[in-house]
Amino acid sequence: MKRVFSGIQPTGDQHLGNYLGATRNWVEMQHHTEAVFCVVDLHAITIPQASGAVRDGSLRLSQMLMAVGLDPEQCIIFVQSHVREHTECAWLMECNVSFGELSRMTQFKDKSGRQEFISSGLFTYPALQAADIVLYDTDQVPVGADQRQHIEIARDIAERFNSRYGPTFTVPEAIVPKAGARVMDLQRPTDKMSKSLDSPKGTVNLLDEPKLIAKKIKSAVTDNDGAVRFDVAEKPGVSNLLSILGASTNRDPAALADEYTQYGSLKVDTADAVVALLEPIQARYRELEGDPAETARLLALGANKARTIAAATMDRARTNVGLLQA
Ligand code: ATP
Ligand code: LTN
Repeated sequence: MKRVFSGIQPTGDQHLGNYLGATRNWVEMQHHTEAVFCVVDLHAITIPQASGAVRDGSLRLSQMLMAVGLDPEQCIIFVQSHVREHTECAWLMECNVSFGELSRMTQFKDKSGRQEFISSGLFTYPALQAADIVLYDTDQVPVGADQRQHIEIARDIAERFNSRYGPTFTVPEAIVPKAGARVMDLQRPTDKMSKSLDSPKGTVNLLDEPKLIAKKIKSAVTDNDGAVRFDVAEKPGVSNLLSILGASTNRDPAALADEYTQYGSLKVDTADAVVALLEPIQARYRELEGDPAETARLLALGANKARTIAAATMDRARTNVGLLQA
């Protein structure tokens, strides 16, 4: 079975784009792969965070991952800082990637432009991400298109390490969902729905009340042409509604377009479908939220399983680098 690894940062609340574009696929993958999912709290602190935000965010995100259907019996779910091997392996990665390579990362250029204090952790972020991946002998990394460059550099580091020190790490490949798996902002349908867009009316959070979800979808920006057609370039707003309805009901958005003559009924059905999709997730989240001790137990279990794999990889890596055994 293929080993799959992905990570997600505990910053901000999860929205419909995160679910339809990423975590829903993870839920599917856990059944036919050896899947490992990590709440990457150490990546979150590459940018200054408010006091307590990372702790709360890690707990909430872990509960949300379980609420959407990741099952600690079917996959490994854990928090990055609970497995010390991540930071240790990151050092080995840092020593096998150049300053020049890290300087070319577009995410660093974007994010550092928005910061007053640019931490060196923000610069070496891709080395920690490479460590996350190689520690688990990962074959496949499901990520959004924005992460392609980070998986590419992880491959380069793993290959360089293997050629310097002998076969040590599996070289991973990125699995990027097709276009169309991109949910757009309801108010600005040419931008992707994103927590950093700061568009509360355009973003459906997974924990929004049904009434609020309906309100946001019913006030989605469309166009004046009046025809229901799936045409992302010419009709981004309508196409986004069709994509969301399609993704929520497992139907093809272009085929759905033929069933509608009015934006109003398309919006009503889309709102109903999203509410129905999120209802069971919200109910499970409420249960988990009420029992943080149970979440902590499940995360400890996940960390133990992760540590077993990561420790074996680190033993191999230390030996191959030629460090004196402790
Ligand atoms: P940021 O605004 O900080 O980039 P985000 O809300 O875009 O955050 P991330 O935390 O970067 O989300 O992404 C988590 C996962 O969700 C990634 O795999 C990413 O590709 C996916 N994702 C994020 N936004 C969307 C979207 N609008 N449509 C589909 N997938 C998305
Ligand atoms: N950088 C990623 C999160 C992330 C990740 C990983 C994804 C950290 N480590 C390892 C895949 C594999 C992001 O910002 N979405």
